[in-house]
Order: sequence, then C-alpha cells, then structure tokens
Amino acid sequence: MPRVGIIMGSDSDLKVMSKAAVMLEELGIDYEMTIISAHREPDELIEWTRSAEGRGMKVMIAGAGMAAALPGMCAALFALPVIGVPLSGKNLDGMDAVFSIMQMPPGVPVATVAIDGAKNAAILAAKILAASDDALLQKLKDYTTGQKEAVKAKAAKLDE
Ligand code: RP5
Repeated sequence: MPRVGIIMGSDSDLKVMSKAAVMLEELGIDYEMTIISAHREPDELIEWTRSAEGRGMKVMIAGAGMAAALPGMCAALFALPVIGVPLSGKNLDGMDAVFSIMQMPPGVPVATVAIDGAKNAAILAAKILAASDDALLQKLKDYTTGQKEAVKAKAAKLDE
C-alpha cells in the first residue's frame, strides 16, 4: 500500500516532482504518483484525495505552479499531513505559487517547502512516517550521516 501520495497539477511539473519519487525510492517508501489539475479537473481531485486515506496513504506531497490551488485543496480534503511544493518555471519564478500554497487560512495547514523543493518534501514526508517506524528512522539517520561525510570529504579535498 502506498504510504505517500505525490500529486501535481500538470505534466509540466513532472521533471521537478519526480525528484520526490526518487528520494522516496532511496528510502524504500512506497508511493502513488498522479497528475490532477485542481482548476481543470476539480471532480477528479476530490475523488482521488477523498479516497487516499482508504488506500493507506499517510502523507501527501502536492506540487503546483502559478495560482497553485492544488496543495490547499488536498489539505481541505485529506485528514493527514499535506506538504506543498511551489513550482517555478512560469512568469513569476514560483513566487506566485509560494504565496498561493503558503497563505492557508487557519485550520487548514499545508507544510510548504522551498520553490522546487520536491526532494525535501520527500524527506519531510519520511520524517513524518518515521515517528512511528523505527526502521525508517534509522534510514533517515544514516542518510544524514552520509550527507555529513560527503561534506567532510569535499572539505578534505581542499587540503590536498
Ligand atoms: C498549475 O499550472 C500546474 O501545476 C502547472 O505548474 C501550471 C501550468 O500548467 P500547464 O499549463 O503547464 O499544464 O496548475
């Protein structure tokens, strides 16, 4: 059963959002990925999001650009955490999506990551799951250690 859902508003979002999928795969987390536009396919969005909990989903990663209604609508319809990824690539370099996704009304939170921050969205989703999954928690700790070692190795090269 997919524990994480990755949803995006357009196939033009796929290049960035696939980075979330790659990260989840690295951590061994099952996911479901789909493209549904909040503005162009509102009925499909409601159906997919309302049925997500029944399919085993615990966290949703929702990416959209421009007037990015998708993450907020997911948060309105899904009882568990939603992580929003504002996407760039259009006229306002993603600032339009940042404001759309971040400025949620009280009572309907979306955890917003950086512009095009799909990889971090996956790590954050993993951290949420790791609160009740010790094996995943250990994987995340190993990932953090690996990052630290990679930085140290680069610093060491400066001394060579
Ligand atoms: C948003 O509008 C999508 O998330 C996408 O980032 C943007 C443009 O969509 P396309 O015109 O490329 O399909 O809903």
